[in-house]
Amino acid sequence: MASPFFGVARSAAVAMALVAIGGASVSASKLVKQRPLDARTIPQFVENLPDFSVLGRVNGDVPYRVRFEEFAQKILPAAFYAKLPAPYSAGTMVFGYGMDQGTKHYPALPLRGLYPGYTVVVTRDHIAAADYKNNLSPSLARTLTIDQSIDWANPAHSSMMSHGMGNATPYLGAIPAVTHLHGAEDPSAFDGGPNTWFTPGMKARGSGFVTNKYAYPNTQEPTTLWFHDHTLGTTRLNVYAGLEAFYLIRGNGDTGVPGMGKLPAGRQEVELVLQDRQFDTNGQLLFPDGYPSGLDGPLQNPKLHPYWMPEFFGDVITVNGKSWPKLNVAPKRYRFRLLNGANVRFFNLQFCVNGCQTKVPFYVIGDDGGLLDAPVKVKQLLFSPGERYDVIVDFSRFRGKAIMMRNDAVTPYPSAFAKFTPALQGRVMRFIVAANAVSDSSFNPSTGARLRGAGSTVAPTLEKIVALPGTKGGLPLSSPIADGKKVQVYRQLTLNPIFGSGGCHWPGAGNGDVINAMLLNNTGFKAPATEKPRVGSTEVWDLIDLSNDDHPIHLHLVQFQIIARIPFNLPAYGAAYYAAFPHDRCIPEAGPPRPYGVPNRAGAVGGNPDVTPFFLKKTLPYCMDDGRADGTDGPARPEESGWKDSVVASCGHVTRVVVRFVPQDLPAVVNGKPVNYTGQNKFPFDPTQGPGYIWHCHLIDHEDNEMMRPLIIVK
Ligand SMILES: [Cu+2]
Repeated sequence: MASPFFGVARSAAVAMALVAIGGASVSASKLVKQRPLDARTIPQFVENLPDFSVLGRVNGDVPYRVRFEEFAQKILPAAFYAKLPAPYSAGTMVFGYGMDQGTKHYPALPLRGLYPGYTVVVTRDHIAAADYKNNLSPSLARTLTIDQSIDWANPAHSSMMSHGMGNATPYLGAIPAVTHLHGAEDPSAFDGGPNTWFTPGMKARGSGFVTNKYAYPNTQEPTTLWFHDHTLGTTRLNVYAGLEAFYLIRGNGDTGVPGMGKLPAGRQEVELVLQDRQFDTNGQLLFPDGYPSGLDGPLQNPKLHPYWMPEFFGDVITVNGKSWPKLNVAPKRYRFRLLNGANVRFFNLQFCVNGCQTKVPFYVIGDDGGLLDAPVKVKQLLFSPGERYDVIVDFSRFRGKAIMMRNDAVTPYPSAFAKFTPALQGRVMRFIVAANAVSDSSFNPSTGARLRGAGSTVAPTLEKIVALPGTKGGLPLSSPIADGKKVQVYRQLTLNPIFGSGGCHWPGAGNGDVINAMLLNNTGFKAPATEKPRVGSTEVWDLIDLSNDDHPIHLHLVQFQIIARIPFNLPAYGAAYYAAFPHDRCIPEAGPPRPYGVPNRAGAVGGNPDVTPFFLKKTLPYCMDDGRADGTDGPARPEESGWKDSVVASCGHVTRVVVRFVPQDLPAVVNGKPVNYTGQNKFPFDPTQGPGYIWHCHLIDHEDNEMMRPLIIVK
């Protein structure tokens, strides 16, 4: 029997034919001529980091309003804009958030907004009431061209096709937007999913729209969240334009108040969002959209797509919306809330002294969903779009010195083919350490002191999920799950590159075989939901990467745990995968080869042949030839062993995570037995109601072209 989604109409993104692209123009936009700015001409480390420990933060315990605004902001050094004529002299046109609370405005009037927006700080178990308003104007869409040939919000109901080809007409109507609070345990009506967008004045709204007034419960553990745009098919542009901000949950002993043995706070607690951007010679954002241009050279697939670009890479690194900034620091311990807010770029961070002859060790104290049990000492930190890491850097030994935050992650990751210039993308920001000695009584991670559990003042020990509840003996999660016993739910799901030739796994059919969409389980976003976990249940997901990229996979609503990344034989599994389709050939976007709900030999649903016989002891060298020295092979790295809402599904691997559809810190084990909550709703809201959730790749360009699926919680 064919897959239930066999024969689902393919999107224009997959089915479309060539749209003629004009000759040798250097324009990056269909409407505005842009010449790429040579990033080597931008002075580095000359302006200060926009620092929210100084600028201030919004108290989310009191109702607040968020406006989506368009305005000019100086991302590059001010001296650059001073040489430009009006209107460019005012800065780079961006989108950003302006916030209001009572009579206060963030930023203060007459500034309309800031990119990134002001950080919102809330207290655990206090409801945060956020009222979102869309004031965006379509003018930025003239340079950040909206692609109407991919499935998108489409408020004007334009056709995806035009004259039998993808509709390549740039869209200049009202801009749809919606805000997702990334990592939040929240009702789906307030989750800001891709179909809940709205245009200015609410003239048009997505099919899932419920309200623009959200109430976040904040019942989860204190941690670093962020909110950002999530509009269907234009997330990559709205986030690139600047719609993002931090959201910190405080509570337990993590108060944000400085004190003896407390986590660094006050001026010693700083948010850092890392991004890459590209500019034109007028200092305006450049996003290649179909004409040969810029850092990436010609688009990789102009014959198959008018201008959706599979992966954007910029040559300018920004932190908190400022290119290569500097930060003056005291010789003390600093807590940095790190966020990778890039579209696609991975960062592998190091703190370097003397041209990196000395690498400063630092400590990871938390990841996406909260604190780790104990600090993890590292010399480098790999992190992907959407992920957060909470780190402590001790500057006390470096009085009077300059420390560089450096990056050496290739792009795409790990299959480097985009240009990487160490003096550009290899540099992030500079810290200048004051020379005077000062005392510091903050929490010292080098003493081995714990962050959670006995002896700590912060939180109880992390609930580590190591066995599947409801199985005989509580099956361990680290070995192949199947042993003939009934597991709760085990899914094996594929990550598919869709090639122009019709191929569904890497490698393609040759150099000219381009990728024109990315899919989860070979299924488009609009196909009926297949991931429908029962509330309260525990599931194991094996993410089978059939591409040559790493993909950060993000689930809404829940925090999960990473078990391991298991090497597998992709070419051999690919052959078995194809053989399982009718006519021995993958049918792009037609779903998995077999019926989704029928368990395979391993007992896994998902409609795919069992991948466990293809597990290997060692990584094949086809996507990274050093055996994954970056740590994305084998068990979860110590620094990613806490609560996660995004996981790097790594090339050449099956990435295994365990997900519970319960509030994150419910006990996993009671009296030595894993607890089974299946069918019990432990959330303070009903996650089975409303427009539902999603799971997707957080390479934003992938997410915008179908690498996203519904996640529907059922009773
Ligand atoms: Cu992806």
